[in-house]
Formats: sequence, C-alpha cells, structure tokens
Amino acid sequence: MADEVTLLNAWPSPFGIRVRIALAEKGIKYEHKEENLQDKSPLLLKMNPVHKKIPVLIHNGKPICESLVIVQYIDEVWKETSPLLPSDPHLRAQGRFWADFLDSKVLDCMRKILLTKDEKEAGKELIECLKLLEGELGEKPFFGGEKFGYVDLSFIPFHSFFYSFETFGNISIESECPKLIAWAKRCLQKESVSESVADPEKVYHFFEQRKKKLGLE
Ligand code: GS8
Repeated sequence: MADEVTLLNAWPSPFGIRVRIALAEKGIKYEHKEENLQDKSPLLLKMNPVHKKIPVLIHNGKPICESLVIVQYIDEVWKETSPLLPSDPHLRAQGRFWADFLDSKVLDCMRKILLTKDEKEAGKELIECLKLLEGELGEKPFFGGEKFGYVDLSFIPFHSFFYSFETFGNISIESECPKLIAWAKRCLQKESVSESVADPEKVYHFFEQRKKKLGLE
C-alpha cells in the first residue's frame, strides 16, 4: 500500500519549511494543508492536542509533531534516499546540538526582533549567535560537510527572515557574516530548498503588519 502523507502547515513558518525541504529531499509526495492559525482546523487540534501548532506530519493516519522530531522521523522512515543526519553517533549528536541551539538561543533573538520593541538590542545578540554558527560552519560548504544535511535544513528556512532581521534590527548580516550568506546561497541552489522557502519580501510585509497590529512600530 502506498504511503499516505499529509502536512499541516502555514506558509511563513520556518518550522513547516524544514519539513517541506526534508520531504522534497526524499522525493516524497504529500498533501499540503494550509492552516489558518487564527481559526485552527479540528484536524490540527486532534493531531496536535498538546501544542496545537503546525507543522504536523500525518503518516498513514499517525501524527508526528515538532519540526525537528518530524525531520528525524522522515530521515528514519525513508532512509534509502538522501540521508540527512550523519551515521556517526558523535556527528549526529553535534547536529542535534546545533539544531537545539537554533531553536533555543537563536530563535529567542529572532522573536525579540520581530515581536518586541527590543529589536536593536536583539539584533546585536543575533549577530553574536550567527557568528557562532559561522564558526561552526568554518570552511565547509555545508554544516554537515560536503553534503547538505540536518543542520543546513534546520537553519536555511530562517534565511527568508534575514531581510526582516536586518531592517527591523538595524544590522547587516551580509557584512558581519559573509560566509553564512555564501552558505545560504549554496543551499538555495538546491531545488528542494528554493522551491520550499518563503519569499523574504512577503515575510517582511507579514511582520510589518504584525508589528503594526501589536503597536510595535
Ligand atoms: C514550533 C512550531 C510553531 O511555533 C516546531 O515545530 O519546531 N517547536 C515547534 N508553530 C507556530 C507557527 S510558526 O511560528 C504555530 O503553530 N503557532 C500557533 C499557535 O501558537 O497558536
């Protein structure tokens, strides 16, 4: 029986984009269901009753929640094509460490830039975090080495937000972290990435409206 795969998602979500890239890397056909997060569907509430958040992957009727958990699940189930996590346990641990760093420390700065008035201070903090990531990248083409992998996939969706971070946070990622920008361009050459990421201008307008609504201009 063919696999039935559905993704519950919402377009600007970097977390949903991670899953889209992973599915594209593996060449998996799936149904994409766009959620309205202001009016969540009964399916989303049923499939992710704990957090009630997207993305949710539904594989043959069974839900998997949390983007990094979903990506690891996809890598385990469809292991024959384009492995995302390295096979060496230490390298796997390193990959998970940096993905966790992204979702804790880096995300915290990103949220402060987009959703608070501390955007300038958060901009400086973000540059410090990005420099750490740039150090981890070193001279390698991708975080995992020669090939695009788990950390690249976890991080690249945020590239669509760089323009917003630069504008609201009054920073220049390009001049502070040139190697990271070169890495992003390398990732964007991959079809799985370019066809999945969000349009930076659309993201900017989305958050411009959000800031207006929240009285944060
Ligand atoms: C984050 C998902 C999330 O924040 C993951 O999947 O990695 N740690 C999770 N999803 C947001 C949309 S993207 O900002 C969401 O669904 N929000 C709805 C809500 O909070 O009600």
